[in-house]
Amino acid sequence: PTTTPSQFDNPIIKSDSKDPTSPNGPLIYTADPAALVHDGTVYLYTTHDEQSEQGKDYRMYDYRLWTSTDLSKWQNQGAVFRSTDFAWARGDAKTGNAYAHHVIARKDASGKTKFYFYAAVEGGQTGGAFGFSIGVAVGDSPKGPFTDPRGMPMILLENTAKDKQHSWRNIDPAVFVDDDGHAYLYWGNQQLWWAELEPDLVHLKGEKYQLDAKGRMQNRDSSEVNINKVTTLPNFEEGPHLSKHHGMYYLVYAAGFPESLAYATSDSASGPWQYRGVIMDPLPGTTTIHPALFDFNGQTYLAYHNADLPGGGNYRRSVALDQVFFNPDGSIKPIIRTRK
Ligand code: FUB
Repeated sequence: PTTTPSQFDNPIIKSDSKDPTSPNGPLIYTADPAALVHDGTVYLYTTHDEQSEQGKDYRMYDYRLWTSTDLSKWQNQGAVFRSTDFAWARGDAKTGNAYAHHVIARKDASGKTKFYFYAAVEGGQTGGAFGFSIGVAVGDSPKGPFTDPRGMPMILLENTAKDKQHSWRNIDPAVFVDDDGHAYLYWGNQQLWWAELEPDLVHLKGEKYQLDAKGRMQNRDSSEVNINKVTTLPNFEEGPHLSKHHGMYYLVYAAGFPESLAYATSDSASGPWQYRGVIMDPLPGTTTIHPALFDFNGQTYLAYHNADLPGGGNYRRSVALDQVFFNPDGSIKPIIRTRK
């Protein structure tokens, strides 16, 4: 028997109060959920939308943490990381571009569990390039503090002519550690990038690979490789998330714009990927969706964001949860959005 709900009072995070599920506290808008299950607790890290109701772009400064042991009651753990915690964040990032992030736990060589906070913020580039870079910060607790061991981004824009325009290429990091200990970083906007990580989880190992919306895989100097080995990731937009369920690798991602939620499966973290379809249509009031799948108490859940709080919209989003159900062939049933 499950001890966790199949139906949720979405959006689950409503107020910046001691009880964040209460609609009576000061409303808080959250987005881009990343769930870490550690020692029986779900650590739900979100971005934080601070835009006014009339605002026309994101205003995001800090990353919030919400914890639960039953997915019903949640504790507000406050802000655990800020874009300004990266010393290399650009001046204007300090006024609000703390984009999506991902957090994982792993034991280091001495057997101590460390927590790795990957996030995209503006800054860190060399030459004339500008836009987002991906950094990592490490902590001894899932509640932080997290500090940047490198003092520079892991993924920064290269100084190519193309990158002399503002670029969103390096956003939406997602890390997956496989059963054999190999770790991979996925990221991107309109093109999915991925690379293996060194065992320290803060440096790339070898080549970066790219899979564009038509599913072509390229190496970094843009010559196509392995074209016959990959299937397409139709309409890949952003928000890749990799997880493993019942022995199968799942890559869920935001597809098209406004975004729906699509996914592909593979028998390896490095692909090739088989496209399996759309499991959630675009949502009212928000063009983005940002998925994360996670297992808890023997069930699989989808975290994503909608715009369902009063005053909600593209830049004032809200994190929601729903249960994921699989067919015997591993395909995911269309997600039924719930609200009690
Ligand atoms: O929250 C800012 C950006 O919007 C994220 O990085 C994307 O995934 C989209 O949700």
